[in-house]
Amino acid sequence: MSDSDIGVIGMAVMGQNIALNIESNGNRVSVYNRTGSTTESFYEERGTDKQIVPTYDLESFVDSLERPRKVLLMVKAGKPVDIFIDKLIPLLDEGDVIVDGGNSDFHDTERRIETAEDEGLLYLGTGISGGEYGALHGPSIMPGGHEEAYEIVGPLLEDAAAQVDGEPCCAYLGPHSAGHYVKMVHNGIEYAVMQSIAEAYWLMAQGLEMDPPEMSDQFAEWNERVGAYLYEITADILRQKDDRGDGFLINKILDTAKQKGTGKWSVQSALDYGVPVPTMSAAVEGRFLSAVKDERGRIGGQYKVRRPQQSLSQEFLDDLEEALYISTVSSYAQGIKLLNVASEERGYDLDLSTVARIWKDGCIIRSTLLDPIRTAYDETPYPDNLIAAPNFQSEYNDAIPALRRVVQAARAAALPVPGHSASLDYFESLTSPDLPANMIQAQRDCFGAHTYERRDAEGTFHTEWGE
Ligand code: NBP
Repeated sequence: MSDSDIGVIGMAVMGQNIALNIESNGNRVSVYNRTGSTTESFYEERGTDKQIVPTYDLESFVDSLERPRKVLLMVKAGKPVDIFIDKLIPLLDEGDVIVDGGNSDFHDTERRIETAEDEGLLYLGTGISGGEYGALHGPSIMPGGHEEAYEIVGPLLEDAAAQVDGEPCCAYLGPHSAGHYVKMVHNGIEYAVMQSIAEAYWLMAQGLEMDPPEMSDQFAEWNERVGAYLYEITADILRQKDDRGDGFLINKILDTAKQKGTGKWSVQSALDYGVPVPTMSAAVEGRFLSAVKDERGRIGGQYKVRRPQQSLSQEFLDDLEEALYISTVSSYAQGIKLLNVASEERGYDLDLSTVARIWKDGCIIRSTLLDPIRTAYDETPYPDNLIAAPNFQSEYNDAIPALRRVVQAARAAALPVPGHSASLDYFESLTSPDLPANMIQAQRDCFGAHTYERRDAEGTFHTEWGE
């Protein structure tokens, strides 16, 4: 039997499907899982008629691979990745490649790249998006790390990725943790768009008292403009009947959102670089606020929240389309700005047009919006912000008045819209040559002698304020 082209460690949802995907392109794939019975049942159920080689100890797994060996880790992010790297190091040879395809924290990836380098190994930290379906049929793949490693494993990843107009949704993004950083920000954008969609749903359900199929139709119609996977699944979700009772499933699902961390990491990194990502932040905080359901019930009970019984008007729906559209664009704008700054700070040298291209299909934030976004970043110097890109100016001009009206109407109806509000404030602030930060500077100088700069003279100044 010939050696395997690649080995996949981790036979949960993602590992199984990516292994089958890679195999379907004519590759022999060795597989290994900590719990051997999972490997066995995977092989029995899905692998016997394929070039899948099940292995039950790491030595046999490594021995089964063609050199330079390519090992794809698809295990739970965090400690399991380190456990496997430690076990693989003594078994691998110089020039072999480890690819971590999980949702690893980019700081961990930086550390692991150094470890790999010390051991003469090559390493790629690779974001993979698209869930179970994408992993099998073509995900968006975001690799970063050793370029030499990409030369070895890149063709295989590119074949496995989603394809758009003959181009794979996979490209070498840059050194160090570039791949995992881009995947993290992808997820941050995902959080922000999901929050805005959830708010639009809530405004229709609560403000217009629309039923789920009506809202589904609305999302489906709006999706004709943005071709977004997240809009598409929202339309589908709103049609799903509850198979355990009457009515629609959406009304039976508890309103407490969980999170695994990548949205929070994006916001934390943005804070570190001083990059505002208010819609992303609002999305993470929105999930925190949703999680304290008991507390919300208790406090709401104390205040007997006075939600005006006023219904929102039908014209409101047209505004809502525009508002959701521009809040969605704003989510991408904030994520891409963060990537731009992080790229300079961390030496990734990201090509933002390429990032937009590989997000075009296979991933959760795929959308036809990525075409004009790609165009906006086709040439350097990049625009200051997507808001400033010539091909987005008329979009913002048209949609911002509607976003203002939607936020006002939601406020009047006492319905929280933190994502839309954040997108609006982001725009209002970025387009305001003057902001009240002069007051903040004066206060800082007043209580802490922190000094301030003047509009009318060079230098720094301090004033003995008051008496
Ligand atoms: P999980 O994230 O659920 O991880 C399960 C795998 O990790 C199994 O192979 C399990 O082995 C292994 N594992 C665990 Br848990 N603890 C371990 C330990 N201490 N030592 C060794 N192995 C251990 O799998 P997944 O959902 O397929 O995701 C894989 C990666 O891809 C993750 O990083 C995830 O964040 C990322 N990702 C997932 C999705 C998705 O839609 N699920 C999408 C995009 C990215 P066992 O069988 O022996 O317990």
